[in-house]
Amino acid sequence: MLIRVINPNTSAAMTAAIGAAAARCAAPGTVIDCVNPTTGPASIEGHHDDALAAVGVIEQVRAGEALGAAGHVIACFGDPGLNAAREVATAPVIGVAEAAMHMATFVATGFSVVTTLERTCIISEHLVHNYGFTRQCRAIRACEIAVLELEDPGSGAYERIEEECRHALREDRSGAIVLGCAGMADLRDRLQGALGVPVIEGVTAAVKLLEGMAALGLRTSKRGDYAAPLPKPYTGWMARFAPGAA
Ligand code: 2AL
Repeated sequence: MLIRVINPNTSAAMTAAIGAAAARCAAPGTVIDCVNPTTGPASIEGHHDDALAAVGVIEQVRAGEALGAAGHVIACFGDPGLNAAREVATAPVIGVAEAAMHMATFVATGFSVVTTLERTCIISEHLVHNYGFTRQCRAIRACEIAVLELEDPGSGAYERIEEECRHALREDRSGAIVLGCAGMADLRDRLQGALGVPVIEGVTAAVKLLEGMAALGLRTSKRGDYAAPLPKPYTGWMARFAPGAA
């Protein structure tokens, strides 16, 4: 089965790291195709980045559907464009934040999110509310690491993230850590080994969920609000996104 992992930012180095982490956890027979949009923000660290990145996500979900993908992962912790992506897809689409939060609740009654910059915390907080995890999410903590710093081996990112996770375990009464950025995908195994608690990272969680859903024959419902978007003209540079356009 083909799983398309979409990094919604345009950092090719991050796309490669996310793709490698996804491929390492994939079952034999799963092919990971990790891509990023052709245009958009280099990293997603606020509402503006998030809104514009959603357009690139739709572009890539459409391309993946044309390739016959069995599932799509939106590999940014803001889950940009998730509901819109489900309207244009028949294969399942999973956002990494929702995947990680759901999985965390299977192994702990409470989790802490450890993320990048403080200004992104409100995006995670909105998702926690939307997904119904207000009782399970005990804290959302920032490390003040910019997303692209995660790609720099000299940035000390790993050490800062591990330190913040230790603060979370001491202070939040959390039994598990959710990593709040897809760029942290390759840190999960090391952190889980160091911390001795479940560390859930959304890219790998979403890949394993999609494999399970494929085995169960679960696809995006086309009944109700996830039905294909209504055909209508879109004007200007968005014309090529018009539902029903060739
Ligand atoms: C992210 C992420 O996962 N990718 C990105 O560009 N920004 N999330 C975050 N909290 O900063």
